[in-house]
Amino acid sequence: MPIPHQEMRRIIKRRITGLEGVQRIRVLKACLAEFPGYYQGPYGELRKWVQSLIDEAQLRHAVRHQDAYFIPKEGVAQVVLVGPPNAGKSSLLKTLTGRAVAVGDYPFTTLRPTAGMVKLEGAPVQLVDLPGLLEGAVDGRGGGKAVIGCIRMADAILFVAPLTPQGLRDYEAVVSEVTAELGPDVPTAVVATKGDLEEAEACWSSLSRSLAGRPAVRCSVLQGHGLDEVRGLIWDLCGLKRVYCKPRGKAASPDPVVLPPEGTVSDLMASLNRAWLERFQQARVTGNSARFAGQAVGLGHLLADGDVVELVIR
Ligand SMILES: Nc1nc2c(ncn2[C@@H]2O[C@H](COP(=O)(O)OP(=O)(O)O)[C@@H](O)[C@H]2O)c(=O)[nH]1
Ligand SMILES: [Mg+2]
Repeated sequence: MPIPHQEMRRIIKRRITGLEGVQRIRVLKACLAEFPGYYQGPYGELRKWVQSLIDEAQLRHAVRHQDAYFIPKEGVAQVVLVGPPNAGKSSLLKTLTGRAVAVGDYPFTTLRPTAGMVKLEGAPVQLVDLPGLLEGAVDGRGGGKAVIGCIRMADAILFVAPLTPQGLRDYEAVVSEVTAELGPDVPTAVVATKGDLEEAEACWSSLSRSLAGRPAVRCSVLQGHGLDEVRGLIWDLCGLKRVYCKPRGKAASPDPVVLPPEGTVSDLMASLNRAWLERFQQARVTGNSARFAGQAVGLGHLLADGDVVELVIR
C-alpha cells in the first residue's frame, strides 16, 4: 500500500522546508520519482501539485540568476576572469582590487560573479570574478549559459591558468569551450597563477607552447610576484589610451585621462566635464593620432595613446 496522499503531502512539505533553487528542485523531482504510478485520483492531484512547485522553483531560480549574473559595467573597461575552479581567480581579484571575496581550496567557492575595480594609470578598470566554468555544472546548464552571457558582455577576457598539471588541463578545456562560444573577436590574454609552486616552471614552459599567440604573464598572489606584470597585461588587453590635456600656453598635465580604444575627443571632453561639450570649438592634437603637431580636429577625432590635447572652448 502506498503512503496515503495527505500524509505524503506533509512529508514533501517537510522535506522542502528551507530549501531553495537547485536543491529544492532536486528533492521535488526525487519525490515525483518515488510516487506510485497513479496519474489519476488523489495521487494524480499530488503529482500536479509537486510539478507546480518544481515550475515555481525553476522560475524563481532563473529570475534570480539573471539578476545575479548581470554585472553593470563601471570604469573605463570591463574584464572578466575566466578559468577553472581553484585557479586563483578570486585571490587575484582580491589582491588587485582589494575587493573582499571568498577564497578557498575547494571548487565551489565562487558561485556568483563579483566585481572590483583595479586602478591602472589612475583609471578604474572593472575586474569580474566569474564562477569557474566547470562550477556551472552545479547550477545546471542554465548556470553555464549565464556565465557565457556574462563573458560575452565584457570588453576583454583574462584567462586564468594555474601552473599545475591538472590546472593546465582544466584551463585548456575552459579555453576551448569559451572560444568556441565567442569567436575570435574578443581580446584575450592569459595570466598564469600559483607561480610559486614547485611544478610551476615546467608548467609555464608547457603553457607557453600552447598560447596560440595570446599574451601571457605569470604571477604568484601568495608571494606577491608578477602583479605589476598582470596590471600591464590588463592594460594592454583593454587597449586603453592615455591622453594628456594641455591648457593653452602651458605644459601638459602629467596625469593622463584614460580612454577606451574607441575614445574620441568627444569622450575626452565628456570625461572631463560634460557641460563643456556644448562650448567646444576645436581641439589641437599633438601625438600619434595627429598628422602634424597641433593639428586642429573635431569632436569625432579618434585619439591615440600618448596624445597631448589642447581643448579650445568658448
Ligand atoms: N600556492 C599558491 N596558491 C594560491 C595562489 N593563489 C591562490 N591560491 C590558492 O588556490 C586556492 C583557490 O584560490 P581561489 O582564489 O579561491 O580560486 P578560484 O576558485 O579560481 O576563485 C586557494 O586555496 C588559494 O589560497 C598562489 O599564488 N599560490
Ligand atoms: Mg573563486
